[in-house]
Amino acid sequence: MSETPSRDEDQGIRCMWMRGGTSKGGYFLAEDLPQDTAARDAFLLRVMGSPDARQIDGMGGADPLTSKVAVVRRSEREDVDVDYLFLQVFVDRPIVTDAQNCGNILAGVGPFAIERGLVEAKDGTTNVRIFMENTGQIAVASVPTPGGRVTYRGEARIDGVPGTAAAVPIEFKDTAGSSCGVLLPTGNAVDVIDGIEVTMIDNGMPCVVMRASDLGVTGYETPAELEANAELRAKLEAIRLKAGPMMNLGDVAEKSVPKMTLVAPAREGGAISTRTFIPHRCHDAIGVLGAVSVASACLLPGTPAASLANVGSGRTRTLAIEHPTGEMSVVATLDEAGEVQSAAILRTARKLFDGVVYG
Ligand code: NQM
Repeated sequence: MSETPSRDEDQGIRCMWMRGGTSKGGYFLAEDLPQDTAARDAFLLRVMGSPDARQIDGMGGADPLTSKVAVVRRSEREDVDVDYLFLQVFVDRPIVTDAQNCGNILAGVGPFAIERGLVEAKDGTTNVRIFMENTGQIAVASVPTPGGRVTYRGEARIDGVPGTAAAVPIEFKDTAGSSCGVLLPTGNAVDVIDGIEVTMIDNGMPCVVMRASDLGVTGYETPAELEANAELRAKLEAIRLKAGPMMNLGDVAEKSVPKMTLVAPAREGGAISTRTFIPHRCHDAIGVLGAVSVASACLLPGTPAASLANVGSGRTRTLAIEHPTGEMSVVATLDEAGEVQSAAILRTARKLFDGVVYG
């Protein structure tokens, strides 16, 4: 028998299910989950219904983008409101990993923290400073709180999500080297792996950025077409397994990083067009920090991305990163050396249910 009812899996654990950006998952208070990591992960696998391609016996949506978890706690750090640990629950393998961050699920963390009473809401907008435990960096989310209560209703539209919702702008600072230690872990803007020119970059998310045409595709295919291309997938996985150790990520066979992004010239007036494997399924859109990393690659002279991108000029650049269901605009502020100093994006989130989930 466990000490408190909230830790007894038969009685369930308090949880809020939310859409964060173009992802969806369970949001938990850290204190409500089993404190032992193995017990926590076993519980989360049961909650999602993993491993099973359909996740039929759980809450997961049979897609990596809907099999995600946020663990949130009040922060003891100076100048920070809450700590957020992101966990990716694999769909078809018994793996729960904290080896990546998630900027989409992040969009729900501010509203969740306010709803659970970890942060006091102001009348108007409440800024929530979030320490991202996976990478040790800070994001500031501006949550609309008219009358001191979170609202999810509003007029903001993000591609990949039908309808409109309240805008949650998020600003990232100092995301370079989040998981790899430095922006360019090999020290080079361009390396060649298996004969393909790649940029291995980490400005919040470790990504390998390549020209789609170098891999024999246009880069405008649908995710389903790309996933059906077994030869392409095999080439990408071979490159990824070699890139992992070069990016200071070690053996990445069982990790969800690095992400593999194919780039092509923009077709909708944006900065560049992308198709991203995360890393085995092709994303219907693109991850938030993935987009920040790809935008940063576009701004590095000499890279495959820069050779195809429209990056504009000035200290503040808005780069629309096109993806299969629209675009994600990254507003990048550059320092005097032309390096990305901070990046901001617009997300929305929605509370779907608040209750008790059973593992
Ligand atoms: O890159 C998918 C997503 C993500 C991660 C993935 C993300 C990010 O779209 O910050 O948001 O790349 O696994 O939620």
